[in-house]
Amino acid sequence: MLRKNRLIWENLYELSEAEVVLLGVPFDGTCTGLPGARLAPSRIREDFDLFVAGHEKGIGDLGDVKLYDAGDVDVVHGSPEDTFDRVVEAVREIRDETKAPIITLGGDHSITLPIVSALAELEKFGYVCYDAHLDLLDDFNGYPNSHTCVNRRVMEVVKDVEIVGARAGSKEEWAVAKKLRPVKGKCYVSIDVDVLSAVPTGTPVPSGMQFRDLWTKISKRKIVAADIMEYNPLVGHSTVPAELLKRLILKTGRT
Ligand SMILES: [Mn+2]
Repeated sequence: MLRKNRLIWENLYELSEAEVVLLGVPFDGTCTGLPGARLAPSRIREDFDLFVAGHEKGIGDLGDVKLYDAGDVDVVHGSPEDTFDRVVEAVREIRDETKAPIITLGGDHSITLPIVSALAELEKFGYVCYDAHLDLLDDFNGYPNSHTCVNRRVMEVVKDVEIVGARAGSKEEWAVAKKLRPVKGKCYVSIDVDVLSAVPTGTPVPSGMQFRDLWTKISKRKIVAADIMEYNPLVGHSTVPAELLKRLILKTGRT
């Protein structure tokens, strides 16, 4: 089910030895804005290799973390549900071998649901989402698995949900958001890069957060797994998603 042809580097360790596992999901079939996030997993790996690896002085050393890149899930373009099944299968395959934190590169935000669902079968954690959008719609034109509904769906599998950085949402969504409370303790961290200012994405919203402020918030979390979603290389180029990946590897590899 996993493709092995898109890796940051050749894997130096077995999956069972990994301290951090990387997984790509190149799927953007539910994006309501500009498509192109399917290209992000390979672009983030390229940027990671070209621009950010080797520049980690002062925040740790990637050489000290046993990283295993599991490649990309072989997605089904045109079918989010079949893609979700394959993502669940990929996460289970990884969890059969290791309990190491999994960092997923999307893809549109709908992909967070199958990852969180598969992990929630095995352990208890809260869910913290950094996102310009609330993504709390119950359905989008009748469709429940759109990326605009992802946090609403996650609420059905994880009890404690927190959304940080949101500045776009409908009346219905803000009513749901009012009931959410800050997550304490272990959490899954989902980063929709549109929470930030000036990172190319398919559904941009003005007045984004600065990278430094976002990282200050994330660095305080106790992270069991994470994802980086909605970077759209067709809209433009930014090394910020690769920098986020590096920091997540260093942070989760140590905890
Ligand atoms: Mn968003």
